Amino acid sequence: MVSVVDDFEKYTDDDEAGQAIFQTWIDGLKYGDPNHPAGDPQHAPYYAGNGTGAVVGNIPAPLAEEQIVRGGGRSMPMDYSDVKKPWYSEAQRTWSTTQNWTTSGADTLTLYFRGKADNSRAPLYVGIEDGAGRMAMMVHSDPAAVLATEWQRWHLPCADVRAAGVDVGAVKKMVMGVGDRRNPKPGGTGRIYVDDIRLTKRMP
Ligand SMILES: [Ca+2]
Repeated sequence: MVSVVDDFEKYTDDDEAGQAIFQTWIDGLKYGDPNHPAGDPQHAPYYAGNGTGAVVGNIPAPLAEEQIVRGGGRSMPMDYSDVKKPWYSEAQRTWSTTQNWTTSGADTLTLYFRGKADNSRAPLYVGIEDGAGRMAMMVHSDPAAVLATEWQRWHLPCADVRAAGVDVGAVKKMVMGVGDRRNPKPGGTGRIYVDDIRLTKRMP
């Protein structure tokens, strides 16, 4: 391992402190500022969701998953619903400053995911966007990936991101998604878990 992108260990149930998992991994739901006085929804700062069918976090708490984890004590649960437009579901993390993913010779983005046996079948994808707004979209080769009931390791070569014209030395946003993002069509629902997103060095 070269470095951790996100292992989901740092999230808590304290949304007033900005530590809730859905405050970093934005989903389809908008949410209000918990520090704003109640009763003034018109003027309360609201954070727009990304408009997709994703819902990050458990209700009720703990918001981050603590039972189904691959490493440490927490993972990211994401419900997806591709029943309504835009027919895909994604959680996105945006960094305030661009991230250099080439440090220390990293050549691969590695993550772990699993789903549930009763999930609706849908493509699983990862999107990597750079500071110039170019996005590389990588779809898992197994169309039934989201049905896996054991943790699956997924290696995403940085070379593939680069080949899509994206600057791996200036990553601004990462997306975890379920659905056919390029050619959206009505789908089903389900839940995935993501853990241990890391930069690794696989080639000698
Ligand atoms: Ca973890």
